[in-house]
Amino acid sequence: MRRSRIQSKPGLFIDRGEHKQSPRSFFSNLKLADGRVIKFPAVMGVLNVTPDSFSDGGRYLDPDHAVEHALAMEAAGADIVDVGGESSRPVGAVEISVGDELARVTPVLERLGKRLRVPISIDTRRAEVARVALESGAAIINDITGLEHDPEMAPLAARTKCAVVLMHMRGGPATHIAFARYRDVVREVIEYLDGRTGFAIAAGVVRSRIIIDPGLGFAKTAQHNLKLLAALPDLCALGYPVLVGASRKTFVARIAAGAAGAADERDLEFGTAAVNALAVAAGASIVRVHDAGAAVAVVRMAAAMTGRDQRFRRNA
Ligand code: PMM
Repeated sequence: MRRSRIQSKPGLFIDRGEHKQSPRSFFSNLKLADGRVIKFPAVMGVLNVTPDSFSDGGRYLDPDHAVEHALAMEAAGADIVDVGGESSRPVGAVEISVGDELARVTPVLERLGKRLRVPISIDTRRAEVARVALESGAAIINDITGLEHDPEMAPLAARTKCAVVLMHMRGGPATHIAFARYRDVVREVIEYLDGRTGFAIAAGVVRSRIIIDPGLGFAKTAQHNLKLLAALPDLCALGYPVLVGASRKTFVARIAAGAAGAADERDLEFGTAAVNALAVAAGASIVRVHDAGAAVAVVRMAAAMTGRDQRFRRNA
């Protein structure tokens, strides 16, 4: 293979030959314990059952409304629905009890279990919430603490053979923004995820069902997020499907709005779409989004252009 060497800074060479991945080296799917298959690149639609989440807080507190939204995301082509009952907004997130979290998510999970065909993931750091969700039919634990917060989480994931998203963050859901300090954010996030995947496997979590996530916006400034997005091929090189959650986050709003200041709906949607398209091109397997319909079109197009959609391979 011919290798091109690009000089990014004086004296620093990036060997493109090592980083370039062929479409064949990307993960094509993930098989769940119940036999269902999530085809990649996939769209994870967000269903926040919280009064205070950053972009959609309060909209789906009513369980019937939440179920309607989940079904609409599935109809729009979402591959996974991610149900969360605890907000992690950068400023002002309120810590809630396990009981409160369960009271929010249980009625939604019970209703969804019977009606949703696509897999449900439960966005929680608490094993008791994850256990109830898995019993109601959820197939994925999305733990923003990388299985660190609750010692019962890894054994639960191992026992149930569910899929697990391991995300990087520092501090807690309400305090992470104070911890956005790194010498080398890319190296530190990769080392952390490498360690957490090792921990999960040692605890008995099924290796082929582990997904990793750099945790955009969690203890990260806009610059940190941009560096991590630029380093997606290096994250992919860890050997696990990578999830990217940029949807409507503050750094997207700030960058997309430019000098104008306040971001409007279009800035948020198009800014999110740009991240998702480039993330898929760089190897991400899942994008986590609020507007599933928009993301499905973006992901389909990006997958076709980069040869990740079998039907549109150039030499097919
Ligand atoms: N972001 C939020 C919540 N959960 N889970 C994963 N795996 N990755 C993320 O980036 C992520 C997450 C916060 O965003 P929201 O409040 O808009 O849902």
